[in-house]
Amino acid sequence: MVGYEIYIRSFYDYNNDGTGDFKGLSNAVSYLKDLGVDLVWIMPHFKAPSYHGYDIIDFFDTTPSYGTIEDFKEMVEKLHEAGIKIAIDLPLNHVSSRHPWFKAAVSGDKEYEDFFLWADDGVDLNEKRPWDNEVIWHPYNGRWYYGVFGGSSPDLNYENEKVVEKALEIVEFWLNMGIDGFRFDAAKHIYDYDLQQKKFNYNHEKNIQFWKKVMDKARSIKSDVFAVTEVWDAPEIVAEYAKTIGCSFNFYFTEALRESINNGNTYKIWDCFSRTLTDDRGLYIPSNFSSNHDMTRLASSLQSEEQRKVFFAMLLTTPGIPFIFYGDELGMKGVYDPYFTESVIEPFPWYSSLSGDGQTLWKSIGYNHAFTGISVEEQSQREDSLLNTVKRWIRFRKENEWMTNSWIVDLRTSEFVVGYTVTNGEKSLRIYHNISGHKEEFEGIKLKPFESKVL
Ligand code: ACG
Repeated sequence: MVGYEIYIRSFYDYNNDGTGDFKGLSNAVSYLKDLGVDLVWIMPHFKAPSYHGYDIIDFFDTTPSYGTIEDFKEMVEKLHEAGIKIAIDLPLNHVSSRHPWFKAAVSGDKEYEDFFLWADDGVDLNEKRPWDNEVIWHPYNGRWYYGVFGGSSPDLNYENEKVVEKALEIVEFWLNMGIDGFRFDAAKHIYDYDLQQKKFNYNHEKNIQFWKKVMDKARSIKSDVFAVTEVWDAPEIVAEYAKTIGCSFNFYFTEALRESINNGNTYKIWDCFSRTLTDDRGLYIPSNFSSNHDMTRLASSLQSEEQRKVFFAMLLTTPGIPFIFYGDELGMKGVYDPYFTESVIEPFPWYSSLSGDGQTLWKSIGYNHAFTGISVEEQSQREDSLLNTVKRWIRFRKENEWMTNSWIVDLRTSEFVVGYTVTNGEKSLRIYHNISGHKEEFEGIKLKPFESKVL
């Protein structure tokens, strides 16, 4: 299985308002099929005030510019007809400060007050979240509420069983709509504030129990439901979530490959593969990925097309379910800015001129300008383009579907070459990648610059 992350607003515009929509995605299924992906993860599609959609106002409705629930269902059908599964992004940790639950809470409704977390005596109102020093407590009419992702998205209080019940209802609602699974947003944040110690602290054990409950519910509705969690943390922590939920994004893979390829030294790759792809032999499915909407795009991190090609070769010859962030297969660029995350979710460039049916235009273009070679039109025409190379590797992957449930043995590296065997206990392949711009020979195998070989 090969996954593909899509930001609907930027993908394909059906009704000519410049904004991507469900009907647009339905219309673009042939591109996905041709590319070879068979699972899409769509970023949040619920009613939400922001462009990114992670601050939800109504979990049971769609954002109007994307289309109606009927359009959503039709999109699911179109994807299914093409043999493509769909996972929705589910941010259960928080809601929008404009969600009716929060509005009821601040207007004094006791039942809804308990849906959120309020500061009492002893709470440090200046406490910052650990990774970037942003505040976590926010004032409202003389009281302070907890919101780890900012004031516009108050955290839900999962100590309250009624909130847990709501989460399960949401899961049930969307599975009944025909979807195949979920990407669980911010999975380590459900319980991330210690109410006794009154300080920020991840309770991984409690989080995992919560997700187990969610998975039990999901599996009772759809026994083969797909789920991948977003836990951006050290690999050993990620693995704990993955073992329970089945699959988790392997952030270290993205980071390690970029660093190694840029530095021209395989050490990080060796460390990453040893820690994330060999240890847990089949206990869970890792999801390695090209990049996502929270980080600098692959093409802005690896400057040459050759480097990107070797990255994709590794992505598609390692265990698990590889995910491609829309446009990475074309070399789309974008440098992440936490205050302007739009820079990495630009319109998907269908045409070299950036004009034509389906082209989204909802924002000004900062990185992926017309006639720069970054478009489906231009990339399709060149036999050795990144797009065509990615397609070839996806084809290889689909001929070796067993690699979804596999692991790595006999990992050996030189300064510039990574060699490993992917196996599922029955089948196996020996694979080599040269991450340097010069010829290399390793274990008797001759490799051209940036060449990958499967034996
Ligand atoms: C998800 C979504 C994101 C979304 C939200 C909120 C969550 O993908 O688009 O924001 O719904 C943290 C969270 C993640 C979160 C990202 C953006 N992503 O944990 O759930 O922030 C460290 C921390 C991580 C942190 C990361 C951010 O540990 O927790 O992610 O930094 O850079 C090694 C270390 C690892 C370390 C990294 C990076 O890998 O092992 O620990 O991660 O290096 O240093 C959206 C919007 C926001 C809005 C919100 C409501 O984008 O603007 O506020 O919605």
